[in-house]
Amino acid sequence: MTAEMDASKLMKQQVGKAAADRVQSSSIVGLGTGSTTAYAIQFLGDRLKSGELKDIIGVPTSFQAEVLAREYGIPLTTLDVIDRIDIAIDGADEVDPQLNLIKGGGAAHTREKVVDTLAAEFIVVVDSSKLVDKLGSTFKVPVEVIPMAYAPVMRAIEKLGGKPELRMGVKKAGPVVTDQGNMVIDVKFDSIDNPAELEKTLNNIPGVLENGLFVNTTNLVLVGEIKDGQPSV
Ligand code: ABF
Repeated sequence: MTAEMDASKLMKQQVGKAAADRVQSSSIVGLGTGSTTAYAIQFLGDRLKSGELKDIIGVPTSFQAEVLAREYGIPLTTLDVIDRIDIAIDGADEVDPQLNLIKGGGAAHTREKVVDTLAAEFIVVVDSSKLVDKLGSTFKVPVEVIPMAYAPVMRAIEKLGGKPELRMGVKKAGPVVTDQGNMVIDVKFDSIDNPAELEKTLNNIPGVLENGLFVNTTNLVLVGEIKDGQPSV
């Protein structure tokens, strides 16, 4: 493992732990997806095991989050059983100065947006590489689409000025399939001047289930960075 990879892992661990430490006993916790949130889930499990944290229940945002939560002994529930989420911890692919996000690199943004927006407090955990001046600078906007509609949706996105690309799986074996059995189109926009408007426009295209623009949803962003050679949050 290179020094750079080491630093990134340390940043993710630090910020994941910082988020997990904010969870109080008896909370209902939205459990996000991705490698940074995976550390938060691990540290929540550690706190439960030590007895420092009691009686939390998790709501996973993906099959990946569900498997991790079970591995670390976090009891789980579903949205039809509970009537609130106290805190959600999740990752992001981009964060702008207004704390708007692009999410969905893990193809989980549909369930993430449901859980994260229901939470009384939505905490985003990122390393400093995710911070951008403008959304779309480094990451394409993921759009979940029902398979029968992917072609007209791509054409509609082109008319909006986007450059759509169907997300293919490993070795291009075929399209990535989401937890809902849908496909993902990644869209490059030259400039996203109004994320709120674009989020609504994309979701109004017939056949689109959800896109990865999270606008005015975030309460707190915890950023892992390296200071004087040491990870800090
Ligand atoms: C998930 O975590 C996705 O929405 C987002 O794309 C991803 C970020 O993953 P990582 O923390 O591994 O960079 O929430």
